[in-house]
Amino acid sequence: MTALNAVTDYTLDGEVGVITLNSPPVNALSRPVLEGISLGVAAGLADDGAKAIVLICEGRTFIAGADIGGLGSRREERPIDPMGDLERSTKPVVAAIHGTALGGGLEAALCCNYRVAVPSARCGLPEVNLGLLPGAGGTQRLPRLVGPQKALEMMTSGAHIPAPQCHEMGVIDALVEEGKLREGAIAFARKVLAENRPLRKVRDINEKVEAARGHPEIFAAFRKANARKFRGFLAPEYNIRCIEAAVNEPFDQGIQTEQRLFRELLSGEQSAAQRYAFFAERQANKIPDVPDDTPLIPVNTVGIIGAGTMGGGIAMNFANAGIPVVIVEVKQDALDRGLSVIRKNYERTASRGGITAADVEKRMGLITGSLDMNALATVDMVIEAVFERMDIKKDIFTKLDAICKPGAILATNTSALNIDEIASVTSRPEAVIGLHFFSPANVMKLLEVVRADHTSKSVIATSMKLAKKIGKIAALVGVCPGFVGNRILGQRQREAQKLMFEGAMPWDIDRVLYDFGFPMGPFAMSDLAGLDIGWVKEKSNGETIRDALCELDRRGQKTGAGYYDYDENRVAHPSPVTEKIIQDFVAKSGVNARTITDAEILERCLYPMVNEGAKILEEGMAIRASDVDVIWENGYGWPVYRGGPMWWGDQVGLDKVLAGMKKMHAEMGDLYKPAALLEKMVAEGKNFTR
Ligand code: 3H9
Repeated sequence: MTALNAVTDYTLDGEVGVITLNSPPVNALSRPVLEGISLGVAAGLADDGAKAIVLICEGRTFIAGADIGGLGSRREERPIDPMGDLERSTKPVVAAIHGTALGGGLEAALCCNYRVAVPSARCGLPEVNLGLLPGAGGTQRLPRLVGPQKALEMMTSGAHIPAPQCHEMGVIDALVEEGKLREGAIAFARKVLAENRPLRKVRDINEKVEAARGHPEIFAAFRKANARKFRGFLAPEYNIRCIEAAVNEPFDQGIQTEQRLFRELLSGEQSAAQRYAFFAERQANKIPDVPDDTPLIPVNTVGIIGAGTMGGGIAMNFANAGIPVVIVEVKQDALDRGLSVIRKNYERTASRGGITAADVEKRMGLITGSLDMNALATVDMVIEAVFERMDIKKDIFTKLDAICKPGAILATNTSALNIDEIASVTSRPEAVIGLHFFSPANVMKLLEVVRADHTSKSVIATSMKLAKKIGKIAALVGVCPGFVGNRILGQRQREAQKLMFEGAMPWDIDRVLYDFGFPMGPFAMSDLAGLDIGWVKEKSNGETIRDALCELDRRGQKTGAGYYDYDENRVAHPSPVTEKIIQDFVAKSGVNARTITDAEILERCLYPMVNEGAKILEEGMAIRASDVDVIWENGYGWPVYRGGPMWWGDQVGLDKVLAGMKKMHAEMGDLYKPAALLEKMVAEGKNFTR
């Protein structure tokens, strides 16, 4: 074996030269890895004993893409062309894939003549999720292998496609036995030699792209079908344009188009925000005082208290991950209803092709119901998801303390109550933690893990790990009203309401926030959720706009009217009725309604959020500014291409945000007091996120 550089070995195995890359954690295409590929190909070509070459990786995965942290940084280095070296090789090159071949990793593999993979491997071009497009020829090579339609789907979703499916699509030439990748790849290379197969290059395969030439409707239909999903994002459109180039331009010209568009995205604000978000999510898993080697508590069974919407959704997460769950309810009919909702959810997913009918049964088989809390005696973790009332929660935790085995984690899904107070009724507050799921809990990615005063490090470490296992993105927060997400939301909600009393209409406010990139504005959201949540007819006295609307039976989308009027297709229209109600309220309050600009609406809604984020950091309720951003992107629809409130504040300029807060403070009082941390950052010329 010859070491070619710090991350690359070359060895001859029979008549096959094997290049092995080893650059943990994911063999990303750093400069040494890129150089290693070039050196490896050169070694294989120079080795008279080698008739073919295999490119393989050590560790958990094949190349998982370019080194994201290094993207966009300018270096004055000697240009190298490892992709070209692979493609120009005069001896057949076989990529041997395990783990994931992603982005630049798959692009390197597409420059090889053949690709083999173990069945557990996955391939994808996920650059779109970083606000980018594949910039190493992938946009021109993938459509040549799989055709434009599949390339559109793969590149605009960024999906990691299982190897068997890649095999069917033609991305992978052969599957080899799990655990025997090296032997399998070498055997494949020998077969290529024995059969004297030509040096097939993906760039020369033109049938599928030629077949699509002169059919712009393929792209028009794709754009139309996905317009909603892609709204606001630049990268999906740029990926589509590259595939159009693959269809309409010769290969080398297509590569130039790709390069031009790649550079444009790379230097843009969206990709910077999306790359920041990638690392922010990973950073959120790191808790400074909870080291990596903190002992974990094995969680093999979970109990959920409450079979309502929240409890059911939470249970599904665990069943999906193969962890048995017991759901405890007080009444049989509530339990039956809860279980049947879960089944219906699974069946709906199956009917859309997301899972198989067998999966439905398997998952349902992992969920059992009980009316007896003693069923929780043996579980490793309990998550309480009942009505938000302190007395009820305290009663449940007192019982859990008596029933659950020593070492079990006792979690509450509360979104509002003080977890220290809940923990205080137990003899083991170190076992108590908040797991704040977001509704619908089986869909929403975010999990706020709430650390109470006495929560043990093992319980925290286990909860963070478990979150990843069940497909959640977790951030650790402290106990304070609303925790991090809802506390910041409170600021935006308050401003939306106040703006209405100053002359802005709900649809103006919603439009500004929608155009900013939120999936919907606060008033459309209220209409969707139902204006009557928490509203009691008998007690309603027309004191608020919400009261007035509900009293007219305008209780939201479900009644065909709320803040908005809804037509038969549930399309929202500004409502003259609502407008009149608001105008009457404003007139009664003696305020002179004024014209409020879109820019003011945005600043009024968002600056206080940044300010609250600063207060949260000041109080230590979030570990770092990027955790606040992770929460807002994954739980509240903050557009990822705008990085989250703290990143956004930095982009706007913290001095500008501070000036805005000072103005609001002077005009409207202490609710708007600038956070001391914000003042400090500005004084020191610092940013939250960089
Ligand atoms: C690209 O390829 C552009 C090209 O088209 C053009 C070139 C000219 N770079 O996620 P994990 C780190 S763009 C740097 O926790 P998992 C990650 O930060 C790239 N670092 O593990 C973490 O570090 P730490 C296209 C990377 O098992 C550690 O590895 N590729 C990269 O849950 C473990 O990561 C992608 O977008 C990277 N490319 O998931 C793939 N990848 O331990 C991005 C990972 O210090 N990566 N790290 O926190 C992934 O999707 C997942 O990391 C992967 C593993 C599925 C690979």
